[in-house]
Amino acid sequence: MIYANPNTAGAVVEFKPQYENFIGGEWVPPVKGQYFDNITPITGEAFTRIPKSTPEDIELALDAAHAAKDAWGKTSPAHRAQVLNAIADRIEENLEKIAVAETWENGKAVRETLNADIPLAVDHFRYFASAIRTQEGFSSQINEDTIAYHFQEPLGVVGQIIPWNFPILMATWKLAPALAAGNCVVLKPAEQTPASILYVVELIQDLLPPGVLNIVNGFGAEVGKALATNKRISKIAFTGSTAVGRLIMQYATENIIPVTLELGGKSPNIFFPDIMEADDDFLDKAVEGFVMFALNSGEVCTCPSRALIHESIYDEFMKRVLERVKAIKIGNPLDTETMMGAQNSNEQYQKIISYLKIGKEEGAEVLAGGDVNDLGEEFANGFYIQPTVFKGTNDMRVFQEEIFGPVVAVTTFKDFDEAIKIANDTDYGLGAGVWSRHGDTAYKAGRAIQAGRVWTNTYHQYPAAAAFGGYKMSGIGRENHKMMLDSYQQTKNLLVSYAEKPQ
Ligand code: TXE
Repeated sequence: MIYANPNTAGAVVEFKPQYENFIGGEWVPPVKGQYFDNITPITGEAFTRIPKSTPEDIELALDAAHAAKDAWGKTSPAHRAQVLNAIADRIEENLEKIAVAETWENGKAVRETLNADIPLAVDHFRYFASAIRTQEGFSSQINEDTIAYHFQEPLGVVGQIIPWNFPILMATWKLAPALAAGNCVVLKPAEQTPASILYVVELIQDLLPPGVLNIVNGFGAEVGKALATNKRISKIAFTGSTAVGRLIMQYATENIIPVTLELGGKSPNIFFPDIMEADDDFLDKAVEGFVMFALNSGEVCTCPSRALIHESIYDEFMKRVLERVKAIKIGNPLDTETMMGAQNSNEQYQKIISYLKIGKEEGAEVLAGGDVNDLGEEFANGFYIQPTVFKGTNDMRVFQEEIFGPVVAVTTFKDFDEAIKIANDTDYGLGAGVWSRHGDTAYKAGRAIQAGRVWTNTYHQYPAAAAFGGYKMSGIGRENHKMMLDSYQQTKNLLVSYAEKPQ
């Protein structure tokens, strides 16, 4: 089926012509009264106006968050779990609408938002609702009369800055643990994708006390920086480019606050020779694992953008892969049959086009795609790229630099050691894939690759219970998993003497 464009006849989603910031439980116009047009990458048309906030709006949001923080921080874990579960239920009840809103905002195929992004967001809220209820403090006996009690306390007010590639899921990854741990939040969405988040906030706004969740919209250098440098936040969490991540870390040093960063990647996906001995089902699974480079139009920090294939299976395996790549159905993202939709923005589209050119100029062989995609008049102003497979060597720029598009660079290796050497020859260390039916090969490769997440005989799964984050220049700290609660809490120690006399 094809969903109607929002705000047209038969549409499941209606966006407002203009949104405001969400501060203290109210929709608040930006102090300076400025707005910018928000466009959909599907057709290139502007569909709503968004506040172009300034540092004054951040101050208002921080006022609201600080006013709310004591009461929210003192609520019981059971209460916060109830609130998070209610948010999850509300999102689930509106799943179809939210998925269409997310697709219209981001450009990704609706079958992904319906089946992955939004269900994952629901599960994530439920996971942290459960996790906070299982958290326990601990005590140490120093001696017979002296006890050290340890409590986990919220940090207070935290700042969160997110990107545009998974707007609702990235907001959820940040909000669920922060709120579960008892913090109040000021979150800045990416300027490319604010509307679907605001759409969700409208749906859930009655579930949270005023000031617990605040959303301030606008541009990074102006309002993102005003948030990240502010003395009134106790932590900054960021997902985005490595270049801005470095700035965020510098800002955090000024105020001596903890920082978590989830940054870029150039993930290797390694196919060991034994996979050709497996049955057809497994081989199909491995081919699907390769083709994951096109998931979310390639705009994923863990995109398997470097494929390393053992030289003995290269011809046979790539024959299957290229047939599968040709079968990727590219088209209207609102069509549930579409596998790959639009790139998120003109900026990102131009960046990918420039890398297609760079790859060709460096002498990489084009095995598939290599150009923009013409989907006809209706989509002439949208941002569509052909899934592209380059063959080359790991020293090329298309192997070393994050393209963030449906582009994979393929190379071969002779043996295990060479595979690991190539895999680790990168500044990044976020994700990786290993394909082998031999347990020892898979285990040793998984341990040897310098990346925070190594998928083995699978790829692009994001369960809430598995820790996610980067080695090297891909970031600091982890997201998901209950260990994430630690990133939003601080330890209070009460050291108590019960002795009646000096000791
Ligand atoms: O990222 P930015 P961009 C990579 C990807 C992409 C490239 C550029 O390679 O092509 O980065 O994307 C806010 N202080 N990733 O330019 O600028 C900004 O408003 C505070 C990988 O969109 O890092 C937005 O909300 N905030 C990544 C957020 O930072 C600032 C996902 C991300 O924007 C700021 C996105 C500043 N000085 C891009 N400058 C991933 N890890 O998944 C910008 N921002």
